[in-house]
Amino acid sequence: MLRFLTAGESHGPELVATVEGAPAGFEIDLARINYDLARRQKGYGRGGRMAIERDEVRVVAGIRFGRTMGSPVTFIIENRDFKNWEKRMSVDPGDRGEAKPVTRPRPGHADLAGVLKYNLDDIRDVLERASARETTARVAIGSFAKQFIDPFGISVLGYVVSIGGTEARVPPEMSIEDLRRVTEDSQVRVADPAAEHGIIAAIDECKKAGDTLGGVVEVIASGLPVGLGSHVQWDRKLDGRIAHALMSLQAVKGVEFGMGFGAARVLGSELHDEIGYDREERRFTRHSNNSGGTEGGMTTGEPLRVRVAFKPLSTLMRPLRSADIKTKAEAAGAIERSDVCAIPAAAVIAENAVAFELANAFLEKFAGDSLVEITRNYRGYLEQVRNF
Ligand code: EPS
Repeated sequence: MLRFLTAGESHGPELVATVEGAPAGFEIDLARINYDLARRQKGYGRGGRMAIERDEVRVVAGIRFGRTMGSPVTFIIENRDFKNWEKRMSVDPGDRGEAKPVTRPRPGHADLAGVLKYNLDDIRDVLERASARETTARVAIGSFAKQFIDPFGISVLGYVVSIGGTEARVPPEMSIEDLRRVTEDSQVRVADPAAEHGIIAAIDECKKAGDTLGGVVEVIASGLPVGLGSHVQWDRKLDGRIAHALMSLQAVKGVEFGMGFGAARVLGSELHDEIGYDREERRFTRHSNNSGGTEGGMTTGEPLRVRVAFKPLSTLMRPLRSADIKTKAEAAGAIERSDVCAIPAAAVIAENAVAFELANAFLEKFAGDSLVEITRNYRGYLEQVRNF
């Protein structure tokens, strides 16, 4: 089983991520992890912070000569901005006077519930960890995990399907590799140039108004064998685990698989994916994929398709009404540097969160301590399914 923990404040010196349970013998290309980190930094609508950072992993444990050894892997990602925050984020109690406490909670952020729960008098003690800066560590972990499933032909991709009210069409006939190329070239990670214009204009308008925009991203994964996850116990259901991973991302308000909420509005006969059999390939087939690639908490062998709704960021340049935590007087929510729209980045984050869960389920199914053992188990299972 793979598991991970992250640590680090948004303006602290570093972000840290440790992954436990990685088997031995997998080649890890750090350039690919750094490439995903760079993808997370991009996107029209991002704020000033991304001009300061150049996110890259430094490995301090678990990889030797480009390969995993079976031991825990620890990544460190530097916050370049820390040099501007050294006194305000200092560990030393003598520096307390250097930072003016943040006392006006932003509606929508973790600010208010966080200070009440942890009995803190400076909202900064909450916002630093609640910040979506933490997703840098999660992208590093997901991107690392991708390199466990990549040798088995599993591809994972996240892209944007709507920002604000503007829907971006996804050409149904497009392959995952074409989608990857097209969305990578888009400033807002969409596959629809007409919608891209509208979205960029909406982000510009929103910025002028001091407001923020949310959106929906889609993650698809191809090459999955049938039977990852399990129906036998609640916490082994793969869709449940993916939903948990996605709901735990900052600003996420909804997750749906396949037809999702739409499935509640159609007849069973219109929804369920009819089954066929390809005698030549010796495999069961589906006439549609409304399920989004899972049934009974297990992969069906069809592509996984999951959508994630992100709310607009809660730091508004024209702040909403709030109440000061010290004086209790009405006051506008605090203004922190932020993004107008982070949905293109959210697509990369969701992609890597899903990749981690898929890698975890894959390693669970084909359990082994090394690439050789896992490959043997994987091939044996495919043979078993073909001979069924
Ligand atoms: C983020 C870095 C942060 C924010 C953003 C995500 O940088 P800073 O606070 O220094 O501008 O831009 O976090 C939030 C939007 C938030 O509400 O916390 C990043 O690296 O993605």
